[in-house]
Amino acid sequence: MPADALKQAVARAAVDYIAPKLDRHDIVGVGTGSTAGFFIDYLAQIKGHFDGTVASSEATATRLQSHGIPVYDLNSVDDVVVYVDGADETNPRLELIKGGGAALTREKIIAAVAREFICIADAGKWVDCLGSFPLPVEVIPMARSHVARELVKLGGDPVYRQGCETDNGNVILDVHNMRITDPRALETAINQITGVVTNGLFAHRPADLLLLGTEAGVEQIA
Ligand code: ABF
Repeated sequence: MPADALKQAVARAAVDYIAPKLDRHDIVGVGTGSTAGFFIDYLAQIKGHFDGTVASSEATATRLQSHGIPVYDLNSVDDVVVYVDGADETNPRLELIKGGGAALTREKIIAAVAREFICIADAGKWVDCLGSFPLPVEVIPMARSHVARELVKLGGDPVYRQGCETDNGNVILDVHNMRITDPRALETAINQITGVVTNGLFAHRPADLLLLGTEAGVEQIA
């Protein structure tokens, strides 16, 4: 089954999963990427069932608004009942690598606020050990070289993502050749590097539920 079909299946499953739980005052957090894009399109079918959304990127905000779905500033809401977003990799503990879409900082903020974080992914994202996908790290531009040197000391090969400026005006280093056997420890170590804004390891705050699109259907993994 093509990846897009699997992405559509998990996006549909996420809407079916959250719909019965929502009331008209609720705020839904919405992620970034192609799988999240399918989720937005299906979410529009139930837009009367909740109040509105907070978006993890300008691109997501635009897509939500194109469906007439309200998008709020996170500072103006008291609670985010659920956050639905994709990932680049997930391990069996639902620890994730995210940030391929350069939205990792706002994604991590909403994931921290949300009561429940649901990851939607096709089976190609499932790995036993994180790190085959280069780990994105959002960096303050003036600190790029310093952070790169520190990432080398941690055993990685950082590559500057040419032509990429995040919604926050920062740059991205993609760290290759990491076999991440202790995601929580590495997330902490990278966060300690001065100049790092966010790294793409979602291990201290993993997903609560994974909806995994497989040839046999959508698996719920918690
Ligand atoms: C986003 O989903 C990013 O964190 C991640 O890179 C992306 C995955 O993109 P896709 O759904 O297009 O595979 O949340």
